Amino acid sequence: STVIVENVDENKVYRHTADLSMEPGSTEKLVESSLEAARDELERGLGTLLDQPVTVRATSGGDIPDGSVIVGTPDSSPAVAQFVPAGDLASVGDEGYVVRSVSKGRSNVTVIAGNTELGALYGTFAFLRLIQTQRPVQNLNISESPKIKRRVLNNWDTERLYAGNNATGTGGLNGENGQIFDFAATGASAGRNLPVILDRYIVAARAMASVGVNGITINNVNADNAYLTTRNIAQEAALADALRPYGIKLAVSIRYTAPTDSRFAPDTLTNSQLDPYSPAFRGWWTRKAQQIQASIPDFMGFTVKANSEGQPGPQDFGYDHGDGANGIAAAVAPLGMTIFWRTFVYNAEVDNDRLKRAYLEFGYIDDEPQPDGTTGRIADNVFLQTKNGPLDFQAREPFHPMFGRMENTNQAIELQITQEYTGQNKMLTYLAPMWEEVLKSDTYATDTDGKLLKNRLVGNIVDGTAQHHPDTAIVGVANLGNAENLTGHHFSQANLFAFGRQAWDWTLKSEDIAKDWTRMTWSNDGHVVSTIVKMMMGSREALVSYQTPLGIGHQFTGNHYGPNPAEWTTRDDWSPVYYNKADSAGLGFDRSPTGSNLAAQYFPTLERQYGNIDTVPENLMMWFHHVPWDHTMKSGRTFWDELVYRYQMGVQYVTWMREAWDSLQPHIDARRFGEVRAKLATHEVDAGTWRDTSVNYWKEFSGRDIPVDGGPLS
Ligand code: GCW
Repeated sequence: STVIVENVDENKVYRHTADLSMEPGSTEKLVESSLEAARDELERGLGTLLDQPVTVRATSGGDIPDGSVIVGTPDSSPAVAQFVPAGDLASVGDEGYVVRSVSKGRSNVTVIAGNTELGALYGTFAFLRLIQTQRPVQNLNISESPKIKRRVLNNWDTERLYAGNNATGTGGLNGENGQIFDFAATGASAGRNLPVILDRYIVAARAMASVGVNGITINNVNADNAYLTTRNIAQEAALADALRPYGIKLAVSIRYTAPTDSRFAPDTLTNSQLDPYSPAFRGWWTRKAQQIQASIPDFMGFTVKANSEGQPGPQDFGYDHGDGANGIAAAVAPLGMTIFWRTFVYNAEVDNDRLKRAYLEFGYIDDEPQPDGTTGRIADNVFLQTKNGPLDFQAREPFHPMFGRMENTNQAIELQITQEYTGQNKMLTYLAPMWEEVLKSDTYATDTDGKLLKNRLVGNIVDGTAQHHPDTAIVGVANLGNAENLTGHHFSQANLFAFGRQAWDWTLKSEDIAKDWTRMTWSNDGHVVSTIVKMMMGSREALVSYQTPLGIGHQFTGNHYGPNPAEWTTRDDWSPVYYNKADSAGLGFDRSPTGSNLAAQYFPTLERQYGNIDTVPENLMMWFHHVPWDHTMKSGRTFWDELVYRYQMGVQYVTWMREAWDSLQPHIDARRFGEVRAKLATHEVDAGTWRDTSVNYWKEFSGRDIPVDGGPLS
């Protein structure tokens, strides 16, 4: 086949670092532009998928061979302009694409077109996906554009890393602690640190672009000011240059008090100057942002964790989150930058129930009348970045009550791709069904007259269609590391893949995404696909069942992997006992009107549903109620019997997954088969530990026997 890419602009200024270079002996390459990337992907992708040599041509003049693929923009390519005129591309925007089958003379040709080179690159990946999944490509007429504008990863470089050498979850700059990117904070670089570009950065960039991820905050939200030093900015610029052709923009996490850090001397402030309204504070952030922008012109902005888990913030200086966010936002607005201000706050003085605290700290800011007659104080270039649920990335939570409640504020949803509470690098847990559940949850949000909104799913809130926000964002806490397969567990790649696909179009079905991934990763054989997809699709519900069934929250040991329901740690709201409230009457946290009444933070329909034990969904029962041991469940079983049954079912599912995987041995290459098999063996044992530890502990309170049909509890 022939790939035609015209006018790749070799002079395009995609780079801002003169000496950008790959490590010696690298197999990946630095590309200059998105169109060059598209050309290389087609050449490499078609070559391997079709097992045929590919001819690359730089002109569409003359005869076009049958089966050719033409990629570009109407500006770059006369052929693209002819077959996909600008008018046809009008609706797909800056990042969308059209893929179309056309005839020219006696040749059938595929044209991949975008308004921008990046759109053409996204179309290229979509086309390759069709071939890789063995879909028909004869009569294509596809138009696609993303539903959410900013599809961003947060790379916590020092925490919750489960995908690399020595990935202990702790570490720092300048260490092989499992990180994907190697920054040198101090001293001479070992030769492999940035600005040197490693193969894996390019592999990761290609993977991210293939699913439409277009931004990454490169460091942990528990931020190290080193990322704002001149030395690091030079390294960040090199990384930004390498990722730019793939449409991936950089952001950095910052500490609110960075201006006081002596590393920035002589340009430092004192604590008393950290008033977010002061010219000193704003001026400092403007200068810092200007310095970054000088070497990274498309730098996105800053992610901020403030007054959260010991991080400093505006409250330390007598201001609230709105003041703080707006202060930095005003400083960077003239530079076109954005602030992602996290809402993961849970100050115990605010309320007894940790889950209510974020809305109490942020909600009123959204309701405040402004001098210009509008409502809501948060600036337009700020996103409040809110985790999907009100606790902390548990395998099942109700959606966060702030979604829908903050109608005057840009809201980004934060999902966790790295499997902190969902099996880390040991358990096979496909998270897309959880994200689908969240994004498709009905908020029952109403307008100011109390009338139900027409588009009011969490996804509609996030994509701006519910409450008319033009700027939109979805964030995934990344699971990339320096492991050869980038994610540690082979199946964790599915979570990154699914995040990107759902970020692009949250209305997709997680099962269809699993099918694509399985075909692209393992096999197109029907039996293999259906077996693996079935394993994946039930894996999250199984995890919920053997870890935290029926809506019970956080029962983890300190490392967030194993169970410890009896534990009280240094503070209530980190302690399993605070969440389970086990006693002789029952189990679960009363957040109904007789308890903390978190239910009342939701819109009225859900407030009523969650607040009543007879109408709350059973999978969230203990999230909202202290459930009596003998409460009758839908199955007819008592709550106690149902609880034990759930734990048992969860473990049995893992046993089934292990057996199902074993049955696929003839179809899977030996190395990956063995690696997944070993993980599944651990997974099964550890799921059993969850069940046994939990059930035996609950039994001390329930005083009831383990039901016989609960299966073989060891
Ligand atoms: O879930 C907790 C994690 C922390 C994390 C924090 C947060 C980066 O255990 O590792 O800190 O959430 O989201 O800020």
